[in-house]
Amino acid sequence: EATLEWSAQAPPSKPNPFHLDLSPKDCPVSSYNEWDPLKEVIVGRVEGACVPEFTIEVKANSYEKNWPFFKEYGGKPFPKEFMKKGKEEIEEFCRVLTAEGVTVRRPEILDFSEVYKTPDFSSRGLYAAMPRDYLLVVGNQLIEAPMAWRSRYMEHRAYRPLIKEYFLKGAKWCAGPKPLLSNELYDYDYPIQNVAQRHELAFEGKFVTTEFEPTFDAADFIRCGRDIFAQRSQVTNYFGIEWMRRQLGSDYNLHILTFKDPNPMHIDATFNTIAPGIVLANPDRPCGQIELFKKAGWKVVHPPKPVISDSHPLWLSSKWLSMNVLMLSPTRVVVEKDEIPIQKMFESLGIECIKVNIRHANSFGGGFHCWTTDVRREGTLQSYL
Ligand code: ABU
Repeated sequence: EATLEWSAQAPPSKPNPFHLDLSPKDCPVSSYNEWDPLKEVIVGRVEGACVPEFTIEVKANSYEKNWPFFKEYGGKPFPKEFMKKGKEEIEEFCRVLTAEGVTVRRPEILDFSEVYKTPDFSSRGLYAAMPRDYLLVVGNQLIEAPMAWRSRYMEHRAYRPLIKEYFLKGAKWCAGPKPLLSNELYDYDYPIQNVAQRHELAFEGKFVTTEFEPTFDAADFIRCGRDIFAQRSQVTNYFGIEWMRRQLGSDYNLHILTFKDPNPMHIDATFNTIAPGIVLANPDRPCGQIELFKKAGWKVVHPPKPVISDSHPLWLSSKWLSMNVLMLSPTRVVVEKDEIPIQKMFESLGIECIKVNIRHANSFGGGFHCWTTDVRREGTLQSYL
């Protein structure tokens, strides 16, 4: 009774200023796959980048020859030459995208070398260079990743202004459960002395992260309309993949793929669906479920070996960034200027190459796919398999 009385006297409610009646087709965030014509993209930043401290999760995800680098530079900016040239390369990449008619958005500039502390750990940051790791767009929904590296715990701060803007214009917004990243998440006995040993461990399904709480990097997911592919990696655990499956709901089929990969972290230099019916599959990392694609009549294309020289530092990745490409449409791709063999492969598939040089930016750990997150592509939700 009391409630009724109160509501009778309550003033007429003000409209919620955040309420927006918008049809999903007018939403500024809309992307269902890796290849529909690209309209808007977030491109990462070199500015403020800091080499991660040499923690167990960094050790497990990097190659032995780079360990002295992390020991020397951990917690400090990346070497000056790479900061300067990497920034110039990414700015040129942005200009090329703009000239292609793509709207380019950038994260905030932050100083990632600042220390932060939670009840469970303290760390310095990494960067906002790889939006693909942090943000997954599925349809009209922006999903922030609960990343497993302590150095990435505060990365959301660089993206929040953009995310809020997209939300205010009608996007759906959610974030994976904020992880604790306490010691229970990491296997401190993870026996990595060398890469050969890590190969065996990955083959046995043993990773540096446990199943203590859900974690994932968005770059461990590849979108192919109603089918989304994920891998259990050093940063994405089964708990995280299951969170994603439930979050996406019954409109999507989430498949877990397995690869023979000594260093699984981010699926997009291993496996990428680049057009309806074409999958790029890394020949050094065979996929255990490739029959699924063959049976569906897909062309499985094995890209040629990368040509980048052994002396060029790749502190946080393999050389296979050559296949970490950004599709502007099913017939246009942004590809590294020096990687002639893969350019020829694309051309033989009827795909035109837009050649851009980001070799110094590669050293931060990513190719064109990693350095971007597509916010809007033309097209609708479809089944391709
Ligand atoms: N961040 C993408 C690196 C993946 C790879 O090296 O295979």
